[in-house]
Amino acid sequence: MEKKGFKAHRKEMNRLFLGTAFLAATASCAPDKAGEVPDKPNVVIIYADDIGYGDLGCYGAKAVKTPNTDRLAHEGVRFTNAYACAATSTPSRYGLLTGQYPWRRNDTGIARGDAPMIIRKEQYTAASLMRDAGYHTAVVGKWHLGLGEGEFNSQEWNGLITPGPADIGFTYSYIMAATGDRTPCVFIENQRVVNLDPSDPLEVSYTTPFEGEPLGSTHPHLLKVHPSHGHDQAIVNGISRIGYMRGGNSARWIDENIADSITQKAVNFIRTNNPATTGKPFFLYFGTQDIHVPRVPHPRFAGATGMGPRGDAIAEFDWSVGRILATLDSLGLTENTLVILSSDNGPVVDDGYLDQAVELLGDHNPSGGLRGGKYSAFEAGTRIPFVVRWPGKVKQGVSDALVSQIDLFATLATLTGQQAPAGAAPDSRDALGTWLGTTSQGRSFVIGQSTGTLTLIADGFKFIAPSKGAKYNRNTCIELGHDTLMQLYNLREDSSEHFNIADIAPDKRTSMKRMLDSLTAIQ
Ligand code: NG6
Ligand code: CA
Repeated sequence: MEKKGFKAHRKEMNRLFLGTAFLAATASCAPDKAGEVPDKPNVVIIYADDIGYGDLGCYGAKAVKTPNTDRLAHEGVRFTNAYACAATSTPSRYGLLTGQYPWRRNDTGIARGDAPMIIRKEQYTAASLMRDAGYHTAVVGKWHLGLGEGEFNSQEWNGLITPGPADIGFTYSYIMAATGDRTPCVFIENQRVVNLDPSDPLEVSYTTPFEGEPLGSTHPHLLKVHPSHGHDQAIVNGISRIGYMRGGNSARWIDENIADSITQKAVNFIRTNNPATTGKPFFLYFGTQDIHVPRVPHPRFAGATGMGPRGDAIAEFDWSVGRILATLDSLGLTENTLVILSSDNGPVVDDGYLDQAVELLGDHNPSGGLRGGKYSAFEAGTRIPFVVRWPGKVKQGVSDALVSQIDLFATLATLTGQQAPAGAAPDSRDALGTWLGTTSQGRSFVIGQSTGTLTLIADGFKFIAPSKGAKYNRNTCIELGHDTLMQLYNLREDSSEHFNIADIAPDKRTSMKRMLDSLTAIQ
């Protein structure tokens, strides 16, 4: 009986995925009928860094208050089965913006600060789509998708850094090249380093230290935040980083002010692109540095949570959310703005600095009880908070529909009535109804990616493909979910993935494996 059920299910899955794959290959982004496209709303994506499934009040956190995020969730749809494309930043962001699974390419892993642009300038992204739909488009905050082209570290750090965000759809950009813990520690506005003094040029290297420059490894007495693992190279603002840099002193960021700086730029973008004056809607992709390491929130958040800098960074993140929402409110734009809030991957407590995150965690559970964390094939790696608000258009509440960030592109295409060029966003499917909560029907499957393998979720089951990757990372204390054996979990009965049923449900295991194999074989 059960066996037959699985077979019938496989048949249905094949029908479903072949059907949708065909649609995606032809005209996945077209709205059903002309005239059904709503007026184009502004779109704001607030993309947190490393905020886990259990880190926000609206997802059950008690030790940190996140009133602004909670308000957004209350006024919108809060998803309980939403997934990032990968368990780390670069591949997640690649999938989000391109609608192509990051594992289809071999160069989408965590990017160095001097990596060439990973999204090629010829690629048509969600931002290109919005630009062509008549939007003013911007990226503000964390980028982590590389800049320039060709070799590593061939960027013109002291001139125009090209190609860059403008080549892939963002008409305005104010970004951090990579992460808070990677050089170069400077802001880059419209592809030029901000506040650079030509007499003190900026140099970057990921291979060779600059002579005479103090490093975390050689000058630990200069540090105000010490590394726990890695992060012992260039010292900027008393914090040692990954990568080396020299010069560019006037341009260096102060970590305590990053949230203020990028939030202000995001607010300014909204103000200067108010459709009431420009006649055009806007699309803002706002990637926060919070709550990635180094966690150095502004002193006004110190002690906000009793959890140390990690908790305080969540409070700072929520403050940024509040500033964006208040700006929309004050300009009368709330009603006509679709806001999406999510995170690029799951949580990590010790990600390389001695910031007391482990010691002060208390009862707070960053993963909300899910197994694993950032980097992991287990659920906490990619299941993330996901909230969509568009007043009057969403069906407020909680949705347990299966959703994936890979669908951003096709969903925006439907929203704006844009037809994407052939070949763009091959893995993205329209999910507008689901994201607005007007249908409880979600995706039939979600593919995830850890640092070592792929996962497939379908019909409440999770398959983790075998891999030789480490099972556990001793530095981060995260179970990575890798195993040389196949793993199968029944997420409905066992959401914390403790019972590998691969051996007792061989048909299901085989059908899930086949499904993942066929999905990954489709180019
Ligand atoms: C890891 C870093 C970690 C973080 C991560 C990327 C070490 C020891 N660890 O390699 O601190 O930077 O990369 O995080 O260097 S992500 O959220 O941007 O993917
Ligand atoms: Ca991240």
